[in-house]
Amino acid sequence: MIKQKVNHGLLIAALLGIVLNVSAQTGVKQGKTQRPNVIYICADDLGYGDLSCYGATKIQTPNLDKLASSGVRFTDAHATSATCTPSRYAFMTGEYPWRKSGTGILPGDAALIIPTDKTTLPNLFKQAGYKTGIVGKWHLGLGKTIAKDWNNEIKPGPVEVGFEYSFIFPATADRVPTVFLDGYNVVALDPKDPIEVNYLAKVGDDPTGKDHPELLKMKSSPGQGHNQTIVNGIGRIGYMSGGHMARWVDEEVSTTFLAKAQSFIESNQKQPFFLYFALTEPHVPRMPATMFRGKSGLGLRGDAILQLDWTIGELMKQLKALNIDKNTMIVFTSDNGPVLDDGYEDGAVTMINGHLPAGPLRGGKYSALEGGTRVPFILNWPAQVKPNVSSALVSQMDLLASFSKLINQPIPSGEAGDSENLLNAFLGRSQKGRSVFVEQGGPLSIIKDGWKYISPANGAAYNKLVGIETGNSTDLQLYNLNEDMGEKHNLASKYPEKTKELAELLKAVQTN
Ligand code: NG6
Ligand code: CA
Repeated sequence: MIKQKVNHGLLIAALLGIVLNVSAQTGVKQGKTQRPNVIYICADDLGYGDLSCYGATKIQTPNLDKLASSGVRFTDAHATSATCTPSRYAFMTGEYPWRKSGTGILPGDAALIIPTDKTTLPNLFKQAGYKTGIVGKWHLGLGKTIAKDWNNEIKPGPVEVGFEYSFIFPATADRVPTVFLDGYNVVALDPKDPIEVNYLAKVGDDPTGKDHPELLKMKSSPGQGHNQTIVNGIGRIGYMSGGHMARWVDEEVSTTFLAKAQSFIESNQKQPFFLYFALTEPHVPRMPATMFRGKSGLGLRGDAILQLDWTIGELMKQLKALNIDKNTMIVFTSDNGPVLDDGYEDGAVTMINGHLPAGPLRGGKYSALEGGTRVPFILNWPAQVKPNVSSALVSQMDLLASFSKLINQPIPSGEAGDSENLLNAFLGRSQKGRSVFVEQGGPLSIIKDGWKYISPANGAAYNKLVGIETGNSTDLQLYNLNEDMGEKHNLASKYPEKTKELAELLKAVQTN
């Protein structure tokens, strides 16, 4: 008995010692930099000129303005590409998307294009002990093949890529299947009404926009498709049958994503977490909640931007209420530049009222010009980052190598090879970004020290359907972005040596 008591006493003393020692160590750690929570927010098709903190005057985005004025606002930050799938491929993998075929805009039934055995943005955080989650638009494919059973578990997908929690829609808001996936499964699926999806031929009896335009609450634009299966009064790209209970209501998509993002944050507030919040605004179809309708005066596109801004405000409020706002880093950006008419008659063109969605930039979504890839980019981390405006050339693809440094989680050599560690630039401590960057519109462009070369390309110089200059030209193009960010003066014939140097450099990067 006595012996046991003594042993207990020793044990308690030993345990106490361990506990005290551990808390002392944590105390020391807390004195130093504590690893932040990271929320990476990517809007869909939001342009360089769409926020009031980036110069918009016809629309006000107070929440994002506040994020910008208390963080670092970047004036030369880029998506790698002028459309969604390749841009997202790049920031997920740290690799230029044009190095790999099959990274163009994916249909809604595409197979997963992100490798599951390499470093990705989410599995970097996961390996470092973070809780990882994705909420929102995916558009990087699901499953091993196009043919898949939407009524069973669908994998591989975000979970295999590194997100422990996943609440997504598969592709874009204008593509079937118009359903949410919670983990591997379609939400609210009635097994008696199974889902079938087909991008080549009609399936089931649901009306299409082509045959029944009278059923549409928003018309599709002439010549731009979006006239296949009708869901919620909107013609979509692709055919879908079944899953009627599971089909989303567009007006609720954004608030659903917000609720899911907030519950992920709430559940993981006590540990470091990484959340990729992939907003769908202001991508088509623009069908914001009623409370935002008509509020912007710029049509539904403007209203969708107000909804986006409100969403960010709600998130910021939650972080403050949970008292984790100081040590949570928010990175806000967009996957590609803006477009007004991307397939529906939603007032974006007719009610534009002088708003410039690409601000001072030429071109927009799909374009090799700066409007295609130069996007808003804000980094906010109150505990560590001072308010600043940075003109460093940075790309979303660089987040991977930079976060690797931040959380001290190495990337195996040979992986994420195009991602540069620009942590000091991202944290606003240095104005030095990349020296060389390749942009993907239609043709590839290369930027070096403020000079931009666009490789020659056939194809129309102006995309009439969407009303955007493509940047295509059979002439060589060279611009001095430091003096001419609007790419108005082609200097290729004035500086043939520079043009040649950049053309050769582009070739070298391509064959790297
Ligand atoms: C285009 C669609 C456009 C949009 C885009 C993808 C047509 C005519 N246009 O092909 O509406 O869905 O793909 O946008 O089908 S992205 O932002 O996801 O890249
Ligand atoms: Ca997009």
